[in-house]
Parts: sequence; structure tokens; C-alpha cells
Amino acid sequence: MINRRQFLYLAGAGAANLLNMNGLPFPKTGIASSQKDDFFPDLELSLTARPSEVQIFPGQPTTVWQYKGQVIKGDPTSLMNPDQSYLGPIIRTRKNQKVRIHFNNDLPDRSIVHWHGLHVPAKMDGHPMYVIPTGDTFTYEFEVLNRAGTYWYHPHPHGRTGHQVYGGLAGLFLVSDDQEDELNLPDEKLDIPLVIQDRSFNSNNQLIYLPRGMRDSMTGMLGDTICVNGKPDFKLSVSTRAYRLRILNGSNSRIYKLAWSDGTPLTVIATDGGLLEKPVQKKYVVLGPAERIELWADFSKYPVGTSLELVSKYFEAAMQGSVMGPRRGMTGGDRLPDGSPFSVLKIDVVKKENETRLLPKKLSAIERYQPHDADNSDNPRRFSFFMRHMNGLINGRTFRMQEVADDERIRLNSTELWELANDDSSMGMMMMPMPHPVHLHGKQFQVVERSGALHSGYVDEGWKDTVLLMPGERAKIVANFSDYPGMFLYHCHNLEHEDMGMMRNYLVT
Ligand SMILES: [Cu+2]
Repeated sequence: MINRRQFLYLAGAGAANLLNMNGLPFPKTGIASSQKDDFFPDLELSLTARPSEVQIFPGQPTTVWQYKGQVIKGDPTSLMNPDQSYLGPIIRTRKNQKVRIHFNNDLPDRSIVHWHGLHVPAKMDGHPMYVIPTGDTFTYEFEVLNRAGTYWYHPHPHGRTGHQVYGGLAGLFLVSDDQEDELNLPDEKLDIPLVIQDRSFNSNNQLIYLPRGMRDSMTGMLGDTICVNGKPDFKLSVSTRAYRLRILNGSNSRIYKLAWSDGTPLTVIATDGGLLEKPVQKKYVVLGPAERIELWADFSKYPVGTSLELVSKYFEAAMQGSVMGPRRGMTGGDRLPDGSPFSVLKIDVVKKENETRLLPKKLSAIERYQPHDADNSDNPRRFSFFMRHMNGLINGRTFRMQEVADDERIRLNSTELWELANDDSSMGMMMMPMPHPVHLHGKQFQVVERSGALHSGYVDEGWKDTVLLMPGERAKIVANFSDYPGMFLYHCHNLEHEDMGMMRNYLVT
């Protein structure tokens, strides 16, 4: 049995064979680009999205949608296409590098790429108004202004983002800088990116998306197979030394409560926007969709032969005693509801090696914002996120491509305090309590206060671009709107909620 949604990926495979006749994924049209004569890139890449097949399980390969990349100009090690994974290439850049990327759309669908966490001009941010049709190319040009950190990229066509990311379209965008170099953190083979995603597969090894239709859309897609770097049952063989683990929750809607299986605390060294001031120890870390943490993982205390797991612990995914009851009772992901405990990946300690690196006591300098640093500290902007009648709403409004409301207009170079709320009680029985991971485009911000239903396990000590709000929770954030005027998005990063309209524009002028 092939249902309609599986068929979308399978149909793409036929289209791919035709499109691949063109050969190299070089730019074909460049019509949507704004290529400037005075922009001299240090790094020029092509990135092509197309249907493809990967061997995830024995037997039939899985049809996926995938980014493939190529270095046109610059350091050839800046881009690495992963082996036997649906994930896109890992792009490595340095702060202040100028980057030109030709995005070729060879999907049987419209698309555009968003550089998640990067501070780029509005036109380069992948707003859905810039989607390109099949066969077209969009050329991005920007300078990497972000500090060292683990950023990522994924599609952003309105109404189609959940489908396209689930099909495989996502990749890491890593930035390094001089300050990070000085720390002598574990590098090369000791610097390991781990992209955690959940997927569901049918008996023919094909992806299943939203099998229960609207029921799954309301909660967000929850798969019953945990993949790391595109592979189920992921195993990592390590030596008795320290590693840098860069973890991205690349799932459409699943939240992870990460911990080591033996109870050792997690040593967190970075969040969405790069290194913390100093390492922090957490018994567990709650990581919402699109959020990143980096861990210092030191295996020197374990004897060779030890097996360890990174697990996701049980948590209550909905507010207790809410009018609709716990979210688990409603979720479409019946086989692995949100909040279920499971193993994320297995670590085998296989080799004795002497560690010479020490965990740095100080990692970076972060100027900590306080609420009173904001220009509107007496009168914060308030945005309330909720679902109603199958619509995703922010302050009661759903997404309109070009629409900006009065309370979404921001002065260039201002520093603002925003209060993000997931506790709208005015809806009464219509209110469905669900987590909402809220993402701002184009900015890194700081979480300065949380209130309401307080949950532990967040890492609010550093720069963030996505903040998870559990039901009943509020967070105050401070952001500076410098450098780039124009229209940017803010939205729920539960991708099904986003596709249902829980997304709005803010306009910087
Ligand atoms: Cu949401």
C-alpha cells in the first residue's frame, strides 16, 4: 500500500532521473539572484536539491529529497557530502568570509533555502516570498558575521517546509573563528556533528509523512524511528579522550530530554549561537526542534569495552490537568509519543588513548543582556502562540506572505524586549496545550527571564535563535535589530505548526 504522502517522494524519483540528465549541478539560470559586481566571494558553492535514493536499511533503498553540494571556488574542504545519508553537505566557513551559494532547485516542488541562525540581509534569508520553481537557481551572497558555532540550513517554502525537511532536506553550516581556535577544542575526528531526527518508514523502507493527516499536523509529525546523521541505531566508537559533540535537533516536532545513560551530567559548551562564557553542567538538556547544544564529552574515565548511551528521558509533553488532557493521549505518533523514553545513540569505548586537552574554564566573552538594556523595557512586545480551528496563530493572526501588523514594526538598530507566551487561556476549551519552539530569523537573542509553568533542562546561558516554550510557559528575550533592514520571519519551529500558519513577518526599518 502506498498512501498519497509517500507517493509524493516516490513521484519525485522519476522526475529526478530526467533532471539529472543535465549533469553537473551548476547554476543554470540565476534569474532570482542579486549577484553584484562588487562582491568577491572567498567561497563559492553550488547546492542542489533533488530526489535521490539512500541505503538506510538492507533491501530496498529509501527515496529521499537531498541537498548535494560542490565547491566552485575556495577551500575544497569547506564542503563535505556525507556518505550514505539523506542529510545535505556540511558547510564549513570562517567568520568574515564572503560566501556565494547557488541554490539549484531540481525538486518537483517549489523551494528556497533558509540559513538558520545566520545574521544575513533580508533578501538572503530564504523568506518564502523568494521561492523558486523547479529548474531555477537562487544565488545567495552574504558575509558570515556570526561568531563560531553550529548553524544549519533547510527549506522554507510556505506550507511545504515540514514535508521537504522530513524528506531529507537539511544540513549543517559550521562557523569557526580566531577566538575559538585559541581554545584548542577537540577538532577534526574529535569534532562530531550529530543531527537527531525522528522518521517513520513503511515495510518497503519508504518514508511516511503525516499518515493520520490533520491529527498528525496538529501535534506535528512524530516518527517512531530515531535517526542520527540519517541512520537508525546509530553507534559511535570512541577512544578514552575528550570529544566535541555538536548536537542539532533537526526533527520536525519532537522534543528530546537528553542525558547520559550512566547519570554523568552533560557538560554543555555551546548553544544555538556558539560558545557559552564557561561550561555548564546539566543533569539533562531539553532540546526543542531546531535548537543546538555542543557537549564536551570526556570518555577518559571509562575502561575500554564500556558501552554508554545518549538517551532521551521521559517527560510530560503537555500541561497536567489541562482542559484537553495530556498531549500524549491526542498525539498521532501512537507508537512513540512525544515524551517517551528511548535511546538516541550508542557509544562504544574501543581504544585507549591519553587525553592531553583540558576543558577550558573560560570559553568566550558574552555581553549579558538584562531586561532594562532594551529600549522598550517598560513596554515589551508580547506575542502569544496557539492553535485554533486548524490554524496556527500568533497574537490571533495567521501567516500572510507580505503582511506586517503595527506591533511587528521595529526600528533599525533598536534593542528590544519581547515576551513570548504559550499560555493563552482565553481560548478555554478550544485551547490545545502544546509545546511551541519559537524561532526568530536573522538574529541571535538572549533569554532573560522565564515564567509560568517552569521546566528545567534549558540552556539559557548563551546566544539563542530558538526558544522552547512548553505549555503554560513564557520567556522574555532581548534582541538587537542591527545591520539589516527588511522583512524577516518569526515562527513556531514545529514545522507542521509553521506550515499551518504559526508564522509572521517582522519588519525592520
Ligand atoms: Cu508550535
